[in-house]
Amino acid sequence: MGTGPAGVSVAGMSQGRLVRIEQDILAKNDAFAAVNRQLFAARGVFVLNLMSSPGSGKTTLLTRTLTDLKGRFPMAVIEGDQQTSFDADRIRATGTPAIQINTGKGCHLDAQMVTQAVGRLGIADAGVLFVENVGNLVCPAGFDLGETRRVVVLSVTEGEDKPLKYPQMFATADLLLVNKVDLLPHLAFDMARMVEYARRLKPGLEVMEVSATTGEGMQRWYAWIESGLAAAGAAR
Ligand SMILES: Nc1nc2c(ncn2[C@@H]2O[C@H](COP(=O)(O)OP(=O)(O)OP(=O)(O)O)[C@@H](O)[C@H]2O)c(=O)[nH]1
Ligand SMILES: [Mg+2]
Repeated sequence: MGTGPAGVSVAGMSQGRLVRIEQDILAKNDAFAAVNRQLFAARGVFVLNLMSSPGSGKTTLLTRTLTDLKGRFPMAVIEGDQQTSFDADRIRATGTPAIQINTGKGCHLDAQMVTQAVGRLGIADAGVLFVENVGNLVCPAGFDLGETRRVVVLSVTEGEDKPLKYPQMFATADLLLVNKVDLLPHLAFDMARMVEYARRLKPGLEVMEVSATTGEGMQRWYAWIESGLAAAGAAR
């Protein structure tokens, strides 16, 4: 299983054919990602691709962030889920424009979906666009959306071994938000070990401990967003 050049095996398909299929899909994705990145850069939009396993708290983190930062700069959200518009509804309840993408059988957002969503949503110059990816620590890691920064959220209830089990997600992240730290007194979660694992994959990875429900640690996250937005504006 998965020991050939394609990293996966499918009955009846050669490794060469599998590699070509993957290269075609990723080349098409990268072309759309480049278009997105150019558009975001030209307009000074700071775009965050938020990724995590299901239920680690991405939407809760976003609703609190949108509420706390309201009025400081324009913000908008693209929500990715296999089904339902629950998350976009939760975002809109904060007064922030949001669009829901349902991926159906797909397990991740791709760059073309983001191109289309941005066309429908309309984004303001010099603002922040949050993209909440489908809850999954595997598939979203392989797809560049044209974002400015990749943020992985890991909650303390998931166990400290996750970086080593899902290495690509952590190796390609720019920031690791460790969420639900309010629950630490009830758990045997080894924070130092988890951070050491994550930095084995991405040396120097920035880590912030937060609780989206109590608000603990959120000011540092907000400062990180504001400095990213300022840098996007300066590079325009
Ligand atoms: N104790 C605690 N619970 C949290 C925190 N953040 C989120 N939760 C809870 O975790 C559950 C899942 O939160 P969501 O925000 O829906 O998680 P998500 O990552 O958006 O989930 P998907 O979009 O389905 O992948 C909810 O019951 C939240 O109330 C936190 O910081 N502390
Ligand atoms: Mg969500």
